Amino acid sequence: QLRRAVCPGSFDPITNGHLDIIARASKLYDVVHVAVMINQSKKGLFGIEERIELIRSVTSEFGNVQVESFHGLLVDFCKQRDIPAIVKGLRAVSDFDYELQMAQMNNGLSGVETLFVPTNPTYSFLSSSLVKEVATWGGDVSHLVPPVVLEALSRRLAKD
Ligand code: COD
Repeated sequence: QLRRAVCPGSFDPITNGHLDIIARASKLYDVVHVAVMINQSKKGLFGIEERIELIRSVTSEFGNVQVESFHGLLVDFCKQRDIPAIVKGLRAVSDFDYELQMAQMNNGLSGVETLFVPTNPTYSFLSSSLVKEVATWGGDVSHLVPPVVLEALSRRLAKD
């Protein structure tokens, strides 16, 4: 039986911090599912399909990453695909409280385990929202996102 894990998130857009966690998970598991959360109440900068395309293009080299969207509970996504583990990056203590709550809730709901991977210190301050903010005002984010994401950002921001 294949050993599966999921890396969930909004990925609006995927950053080098996300990519680092997905790459590390892909070495530990046979199949890594990247689950892009659909949040109807929060319109992102990128549409769901565009986020998925960007993630696919930067993870295709790993060979064992599957990218899909989901709505509803993460534990249901896991149940439907027989995924026993959620892999999350931990950036700082500020992430810890909320991540612990979600991990305990998800475990209580379905028995799924959450494993935390300490962020690469190069990316410990990095989030999609900071990338969007800096890029919006013309700051250089080329060291924070993969090249295809950088292109997508400049295309999108040029439109507005
Ligand atoms: N370094 C390392 N890891 C990082 C970095 C970084 N710089 N940035 C992000 N990450 C990792 C973190 O593990 C983070 O959790 C994950 O990537 C995703 O980050 P985002 O910002 O794209 O996504 P979030 O925080 O908006 O995603 C939240 C979830 C979608 C995981 C969560 O809301 C969820 O599971 N929702 C589904 C509904 C549900 O089941 N709710 C009940 C939960 S108890």
